[in-house]
Amino acid sequence: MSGTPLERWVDEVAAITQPDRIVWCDGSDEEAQRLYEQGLAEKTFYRLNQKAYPGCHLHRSHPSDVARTEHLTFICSRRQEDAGPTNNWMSPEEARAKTLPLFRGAMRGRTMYVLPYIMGPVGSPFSKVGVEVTDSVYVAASMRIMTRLGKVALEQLGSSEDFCPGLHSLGDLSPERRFILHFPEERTIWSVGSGYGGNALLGKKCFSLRIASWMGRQEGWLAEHMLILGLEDPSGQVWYMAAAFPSACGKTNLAMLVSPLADQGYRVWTVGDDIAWLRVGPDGRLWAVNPEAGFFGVAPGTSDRTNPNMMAAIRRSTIFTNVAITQDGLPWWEGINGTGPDSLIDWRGNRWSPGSDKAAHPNSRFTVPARNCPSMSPHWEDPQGVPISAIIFGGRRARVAPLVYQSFDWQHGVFVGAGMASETTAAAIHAVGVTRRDPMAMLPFCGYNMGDYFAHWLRVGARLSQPPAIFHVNWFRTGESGQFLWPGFGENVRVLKWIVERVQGKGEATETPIGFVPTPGSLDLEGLSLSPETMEELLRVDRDAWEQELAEQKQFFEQFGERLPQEIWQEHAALAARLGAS
Ligand code: GTP
Ligand code: SPV
Ligand code: MN
Repeated sequence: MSGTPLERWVDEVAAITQPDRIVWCDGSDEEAQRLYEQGLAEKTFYRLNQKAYPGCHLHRSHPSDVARTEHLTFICSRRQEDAGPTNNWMSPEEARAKTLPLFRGAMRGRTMYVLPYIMGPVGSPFSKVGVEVTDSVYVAASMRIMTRLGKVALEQLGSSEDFCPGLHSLGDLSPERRFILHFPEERTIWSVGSGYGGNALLGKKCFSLRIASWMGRQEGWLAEHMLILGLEDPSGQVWYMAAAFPSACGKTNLAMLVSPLADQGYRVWTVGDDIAWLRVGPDGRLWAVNPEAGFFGVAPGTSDRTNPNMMAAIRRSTIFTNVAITQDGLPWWEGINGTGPDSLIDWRGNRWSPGSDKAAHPNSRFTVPARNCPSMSPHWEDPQGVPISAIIFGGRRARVAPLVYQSFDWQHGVFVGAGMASETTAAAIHAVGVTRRDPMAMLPFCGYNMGDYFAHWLRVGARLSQPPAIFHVNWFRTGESGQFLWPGFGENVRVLKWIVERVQGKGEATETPIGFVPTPGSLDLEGLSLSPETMEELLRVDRDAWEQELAEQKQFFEQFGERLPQEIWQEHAALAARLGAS
């Protein structure tokens, strides 16, 4: 056999899938134009109003293919126990036998795009190369936005075999023949039957979280479902934080918030909105890079009021998926400025009438280059990353979790992350609004046994001489009539301010059984009209609810058996003792 390892692999998958044409993507702007032209011709793309949204396109996915499908996602490690009880597992042999027939001849009559890409800043020692082969022009155009794609990646790779191969085909888009497979020992991904988001853009959840978390465990680093932001304080110092919230629970919005405390000197700089790779630096601090180059952001709820930076970012070179459009070819979704005009076309391409279903799909999204976002940090592509002062866990909890609390130390913080739960959202195909345990927001994304994952977090902490402080937040606590008690969005900067004060040993807090909660006067609420009763409810630690929480955590942790670190049980027992639970 001749050629580089990459060329040999491409030959191999072409022999299986039998495309009519093979196109190696170089990442150039001319190539982007060709991809969009091709997509327009085959009705994969529609042009949006080019005056208002230059370079922007609409894509409508198959109506049965609108979100990640966790029940069709598998970790195919050699041993089942290495995937752990929270992942679907299939043996590598079975996985190949089941899906090879689906890939055979799947690209006949079609074009196969070869997409070499880098996850991480170009030239960063932490960057990794992946190569996705796909028969979807939408995936090719999206990966150009989400990663550093083409020539730069081939240059970084050279003739090395150090890349993560990802084979993707739309197949027949049937959920019956849809599989998202990860072979962690081979660092390989096979995905068939879906063209949507995390199922199909293989650099994202498949490589940068599931495969990368496995690699990180072997190599001593962390791959996390986290945003990265910098909070600039009035002295001009920037404090970096990484925050893990489950899918569609507010990472993008927090990462680029517009601060109502700007006149005091507090503002937010964006480093990343979905994934962080974290390493222990030579200085004993934790350093983070954002492996992505774009955002795949949730459309519904995005507006000039909630997220002005994103509204500015998506005005050019953006792909909109499953949103509605107005008569003038402008994108529209629930929660965008104002009510729906009468003449909308819904996400399926049908005329929409008020009172019928939602016009945009609840998991409709935009794919936008990060450099479009006005709040990008000047350090967002720094090869060494940014130093993290605080880690923030959070979820969507109508009750139980207060607005914010701080853990006592790293080990307790790991327990806080491991004990997380959140109400499910439209980001995956399942019942929405059901509370489920979602440790560190990684339940659907950890590529190995989560018992080992908690142990890995503890080990990384032991190597940090200056560990970040660990917090938990909840923007979603509701009142009697189901309304959100906290205004959220930009106002969340008030919580970030308290967090940075705590990091500096300044902010005031009350010690409670679950951790440190702000004293009534320590959160900056100037200019907000929140009643003292509302604030009390937002910060209340409800002992009965926490006793129930303890029981549910216990049940969740038990499934890991011997693989659950003793430290997690110690923290669980300590919390029970502090709550005075029976
Ligand atoms: P993924 O991309 O799925 O990982 O999601 P994400 O965590 O980046 O979530 P995102 O910021 O896109 O927010 C998801 C939804 O929550 C959107 O509809 C937002 O408008 C809404 N949301 C975000 N932040 C807040 C908040 O502070 N309060 C309230 N009430 N809603 C919020
Ligand atoms: C998520 O579901 O957490 C996302 C969207 O960020 S997807 O890329 O589809 O996974
Ligand atoms: Mn995500």
